[in-house]
Amino acid sequence: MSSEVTVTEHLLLQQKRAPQATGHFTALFHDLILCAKLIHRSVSKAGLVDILGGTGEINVQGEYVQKLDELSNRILLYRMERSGVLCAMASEENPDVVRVSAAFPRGDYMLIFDPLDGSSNIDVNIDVGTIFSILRRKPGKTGEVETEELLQPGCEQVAAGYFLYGTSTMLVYTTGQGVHGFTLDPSIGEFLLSHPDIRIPEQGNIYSVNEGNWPLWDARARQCVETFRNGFGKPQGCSRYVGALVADFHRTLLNGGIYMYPPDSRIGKSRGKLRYLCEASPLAFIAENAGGAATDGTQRILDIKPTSLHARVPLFIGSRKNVEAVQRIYSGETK
Ligand code: AHM
Ligand code: MG
Repeated sequence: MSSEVTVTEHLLLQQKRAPQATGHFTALFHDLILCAKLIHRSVSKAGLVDILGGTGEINVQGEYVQKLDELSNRILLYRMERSGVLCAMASEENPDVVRVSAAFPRGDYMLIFDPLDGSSNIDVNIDVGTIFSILRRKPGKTGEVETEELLQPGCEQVAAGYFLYGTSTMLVYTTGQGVHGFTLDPSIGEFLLSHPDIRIPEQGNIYSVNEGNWPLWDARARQCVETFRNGFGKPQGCSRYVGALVADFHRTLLNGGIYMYPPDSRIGKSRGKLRYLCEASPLAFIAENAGGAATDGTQRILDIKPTSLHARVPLFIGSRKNVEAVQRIYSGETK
């Protein structure tokens, strides 16, 4: 008998520790994993079938929609609406809240996702991912879900995670009790526990940022990048940038260091490129649960209350000491 632990076993074990558990959360995860397997199947065929390139559409974010973005979004919306445990969803690709139709059983969970993060990498066969955040409807709320109900600060997340479609396909998730990583064994179609209780190194010299944006940054953003470029405790810094948040974050989680998307003059002074609900908040929940940290420069990401579904924030995320260095620069403590 193999002693490998499947993701379902792992979830059931975690749920056993919660005496009030109804099984709804495990059911939600089960369907989410099925969606990820379907997306993985499509992503791994990219180049063989006609799913590369754009749809010709521009999404709510003003970005070109890739065919695989749209396909991944459709898979998630279709399957998750039928999970029986959700009342609403929000996707990077949809302008408004997607409410679960009355034709299906509903529960009190709400799911937010970026169906295919880093999708501009697809055409060149580089890693992409799906990021998700699970919220719960507040007790006493009934009827149609209002947009405001999804605008929760990250610290209220029930769970968050991502699927990384890379050299192997991985699931990394947290329910606030450690961060755990699973690798898809394609021969049996199961995610097996490969990275139990991930801890991010407390300091690292790898920095991940789009340095082409240097002319658009203010003095503080430049100072952050310079600090890490100069080594941050090591003789020199090491730069790595895939340009897909899930991939860059995953490396940062395992090897330490920092990922940065500072505000820039193109996006607006205090805003970032990355979306709070489907990117910054879930990854910050993972980072903190692995011993790391995440800030927008002045505020802990998990304390921010988003003002809209597609609100964007600056993001500095990774090893605790690296993120603290950013906070010192933004507070003016480090000149
Ligand atoms: P996407 O969700 O539309 O793919 O956009 C988000 C992506 C992140 O994955 C990545 O970290 C960032 O945008 C890269 O931006 P840039 O090309 O400006 O460096
Ligand atoms: Mg994204």
